[in-house]
Amino acid sequence: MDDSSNCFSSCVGFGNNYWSPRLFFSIWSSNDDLKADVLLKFRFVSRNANAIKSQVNNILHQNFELNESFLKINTSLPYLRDVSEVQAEHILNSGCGLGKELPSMDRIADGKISKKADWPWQASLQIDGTHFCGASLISEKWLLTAAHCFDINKNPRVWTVSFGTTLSPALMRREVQSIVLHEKYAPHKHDGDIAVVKLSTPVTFSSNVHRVCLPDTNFEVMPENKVFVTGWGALSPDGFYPNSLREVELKIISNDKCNQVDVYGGAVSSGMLCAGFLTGNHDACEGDSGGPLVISHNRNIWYVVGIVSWGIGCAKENKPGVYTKVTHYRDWIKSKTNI
Ligand code: 4AZ
Repeated sequence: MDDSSNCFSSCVGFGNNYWSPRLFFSIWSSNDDLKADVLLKFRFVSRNANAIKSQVNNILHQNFELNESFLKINTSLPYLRDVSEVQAEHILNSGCGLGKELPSMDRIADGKISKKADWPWQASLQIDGTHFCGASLISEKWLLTAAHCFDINKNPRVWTVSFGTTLSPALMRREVQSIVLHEKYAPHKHDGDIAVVKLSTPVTFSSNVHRVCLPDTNFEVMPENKVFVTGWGALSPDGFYPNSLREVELKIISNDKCNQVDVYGGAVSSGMLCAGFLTGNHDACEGDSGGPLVISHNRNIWYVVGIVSWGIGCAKENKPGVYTKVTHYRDWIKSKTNI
């Protein structure tokens, strides 16, 4: 949400038959104040608008008053307005990180097929309609991916992007206007393996195509945190690329562990992070490169914390996947995209 929207707003959607609040929170600072944009989505059993409004009002005021010791909130500010299902969906789809609802679960070597709207930021980078790399949608016009995806060709005109869970048919296609590689990246090396790609025309956000959240520089990812990697990469080294997007659940491995002599012996730098299992079996593989490693934060809002970068083989013991650490390059992303 941008700074021109109300500092505090809420939204009620009608017509569904169960109760499931979702909270969207973004905080920004203006002058000396820290302000929060909050969007709440409720679903109710009742269709009586007045009963719903009074119930929501009660919940909002009770919860915010309870929390006042932590955040000083002016409880007169939340207001309710009726919006159509279409308007509500539009508001929700413009937010970031709304994807798979946990809990539920599985190398993309040994993963499982993803459901339609679970990973709506996932994109496929293609040359002549052939999938080469994954990428993540971070705004209507920008994708985040790995720099090494362009070792083969850096000319934006040869690349196209597809969205949707199947490569064929694609849900949406776009051409590429420009490709910006990290200045530190050198082909066939692993440092600075990050790039941003600008689309020629913006995507139209929908429940199946929208952006992932970018973590702040200080967003902490801890060893053992549960993360997901998604992509159309091979199910085994030199294997074929599946047509349907796949996902696999992994765990973050500390850089210390990942740099042990029997693992990567010091090759994992502070701009990288490892995810997977030292026992093998679950991993990203060829063709997943550039794709997102995401973590669910604050009630199923997904943040892209890694970019599939490198590894020795796929799903091998003591050789987990290595990812570009997004927080390390957060300022670089901002400097190139203003996001
Ligand atoms: C690749 O060649 C590749 N197992 C991607 C990820 C991994 C290995 C290779 C991690 O694109």
